[in-house]
Amino acid sequence: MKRRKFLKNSAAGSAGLISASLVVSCKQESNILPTNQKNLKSIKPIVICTWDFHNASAKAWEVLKDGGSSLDAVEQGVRIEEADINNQTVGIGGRPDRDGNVTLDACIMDKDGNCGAVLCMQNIAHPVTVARKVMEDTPHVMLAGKGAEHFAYEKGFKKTNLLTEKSKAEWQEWKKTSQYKPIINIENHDTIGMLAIDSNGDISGACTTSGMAYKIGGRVGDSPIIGAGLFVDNEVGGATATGVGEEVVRTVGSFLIVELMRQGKSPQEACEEGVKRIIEKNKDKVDFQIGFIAVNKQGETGGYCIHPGFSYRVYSENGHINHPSAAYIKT
Ligand code: SD4
Repeated sequence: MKRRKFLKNSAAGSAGLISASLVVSCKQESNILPTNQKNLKSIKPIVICTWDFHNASAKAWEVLKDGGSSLDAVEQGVRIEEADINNQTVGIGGRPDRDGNVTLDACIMDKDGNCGAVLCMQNIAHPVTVARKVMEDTPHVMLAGKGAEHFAYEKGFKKTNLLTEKSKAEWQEWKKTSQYKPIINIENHDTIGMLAIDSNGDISGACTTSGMAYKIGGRVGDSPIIGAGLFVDNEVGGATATGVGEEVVRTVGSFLIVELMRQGKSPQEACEEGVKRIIEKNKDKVDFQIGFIAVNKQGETGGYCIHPGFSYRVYSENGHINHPSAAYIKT
């Protein structure tokens, strides 16, 4: 049964059991904003994304300014990077795995906690839109590999060669040594994670990537994993990540950051704590990059990373600004 229908049916079925007063009291219970955030004037609409993605954030802003939903904004926004052949970490033009296959990961999450993801999918240019279809048209959250690809064909997506001449030439060069040693801010640069709040105050997020260059075939990172590469809770805020996904998965980074905001931390403080958890797990060996960004329900934003070089872009009534992120390691 389609999820919407299922929800509708089950809601209708149980409606008689729930008294109006209980619904009201649940609503009150869920007003869990920390007291230090309750009186702030909220900034909305707003969009925030990893790295300096001017065009993607501008596209999302355009959707929001026209009164569109945060879900449409994040999908339309990240699609700009999926289509950009010069972005070698997302969509068409992404760097391949060590066998020369470009495999894409993406996820999307809406204000109601619905989510969809595709993992390790080949030959399809817009994984975020396939992820949205998984969310909206199936009873599932994740589809992987051939299953995801076939699902996309069923939904009318065209088979597309994702390996550009540039990425192919670089891979052939890499094969001469075949050493997997991701370079900080190079091979873990340019995954786009995006969060938006629309004029209704509703939050959504999306994250899309071709993953780590020259990974083992079949490898999946944090980006399509709800809670790791992305998490949204419409009562609290959202967070998303870029960098070496294995480390983000180990700490369920984006979920952690949203939970820290729920407990009263600002987006900036929560991102800093998220990075510190990763540092603690790795002791002195932090020869990799991670960057987190977050937004809370009031439209406050934050970002933090391990090594200098990460930035994030924010678009709101206050301007369209690229923020160099503070880093744990000072140079
Ligand atoms: C991954 N987090 O697959 C992604 C890589 C990334 O910019 O963020 N690249 O682990």
